[in-house]
Amino acid sequence: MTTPDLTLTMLGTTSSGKTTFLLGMYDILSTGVHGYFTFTEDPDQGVDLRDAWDLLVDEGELPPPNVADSSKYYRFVFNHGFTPLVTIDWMDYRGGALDDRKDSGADVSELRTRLERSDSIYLVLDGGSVAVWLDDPSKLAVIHKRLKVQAMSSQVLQAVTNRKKSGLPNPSLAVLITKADLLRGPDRSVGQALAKVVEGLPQLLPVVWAEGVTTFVCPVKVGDFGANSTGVVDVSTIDPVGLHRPLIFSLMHYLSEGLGAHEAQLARATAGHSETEQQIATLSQGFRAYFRGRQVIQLRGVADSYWQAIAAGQRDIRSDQDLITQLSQELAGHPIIRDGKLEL
Ligand SMILES: Nc1nc2c(ncn2[C@@H]2O[C@H](COP(=O)(O)OP(=O)(O)OP(=O)(O)O)[C@@H](O)[C@H]2O)c(=O)[nH]1
Ligand SMILES: [Mg+2]
Repeated sequence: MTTPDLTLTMLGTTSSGKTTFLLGMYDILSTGVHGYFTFTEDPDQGVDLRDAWDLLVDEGELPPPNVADSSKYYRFVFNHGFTPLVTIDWMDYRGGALDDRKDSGADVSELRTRLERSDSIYLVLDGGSVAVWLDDPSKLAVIHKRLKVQAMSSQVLQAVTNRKKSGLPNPSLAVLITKADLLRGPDRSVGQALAKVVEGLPQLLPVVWAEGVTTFVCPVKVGDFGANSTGVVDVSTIDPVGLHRPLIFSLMHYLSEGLGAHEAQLARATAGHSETEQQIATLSQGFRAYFRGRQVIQLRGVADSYWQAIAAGQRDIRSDQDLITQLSQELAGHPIIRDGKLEL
């Protein structure tokens, strides 16, 4: 089985926590979680990511904000044990590129074209802003502006439309509520806050309720840094939560979408096999059968290759199904919205 290549893109405002999430996610997945591992194709990139994470864990130093036109690109390999499942193409850029004009920097067009080839798009909602809306739902319009919901939605709609024109399937979406420590309120736990967010998502981020998309909702946290952490945090507050899940979801969605195509391929091979067997049976009947030996041998070869394709297809489908079941265990209890309906 060849390893699929996934392109993932995060959409989120400046300071919404994209880079910190990436560092924490890489730390967890490069150590390994429940048998899943990630490493960078270029080992030097792994060293850079680890150095930046070590700086946070040892000195409390947060990563600096990304600046225009110095986006960083990473290629990750995502394994289950020693089996590579997928390679991942990732871009870490400044959140400002989300709604800037094209002439403000090359990263703006880069982001737009990249979205069209993204298999999965992460919509990043800063937990601090989400908490303000939970405290006072009448502030919805202000929070939409702060989270740049309009810009995110337009980018998603544009990407989906252009992918459709190229015959590509819809990307999966994940709503990442970063800084989940800030969701907690005087009379609500993080879990209760999340339930409220999911209930209010049709108002907060209507695009995820659109027909034809599947969205995973996931709170993530790197640490309990409070609301106004600046460059340096107390290292004892580092407490990563949920950072591996969005990637697991993207892969699971990609594999589930691929199952349909595998099944169609299998059905074609099965039909081809039975048609060839029928031709062989017809050729092998009656007196003239003795003169058709060479044709029958040729057709036997065709039937055998169909047979091999069937066996390989069945194996691929079985292993994908097993993997999807395993991956789904990692996401248990997290809300998924499919075609505008909430599934838990
Ligand atoms: N409370 C809390 N704050 C966080 C957490 N993760 C990140 N932050 C804060 O958010 C700030 C911005 O995080 P970044 O990861 O740099 O944000 P970004 O989205 O990459 O920003 P740009 O590069 O400017 O687009 C950090 O400096 C921290 O102060 C978290 O888990 N909890
Ligand atoms: Mg950043």
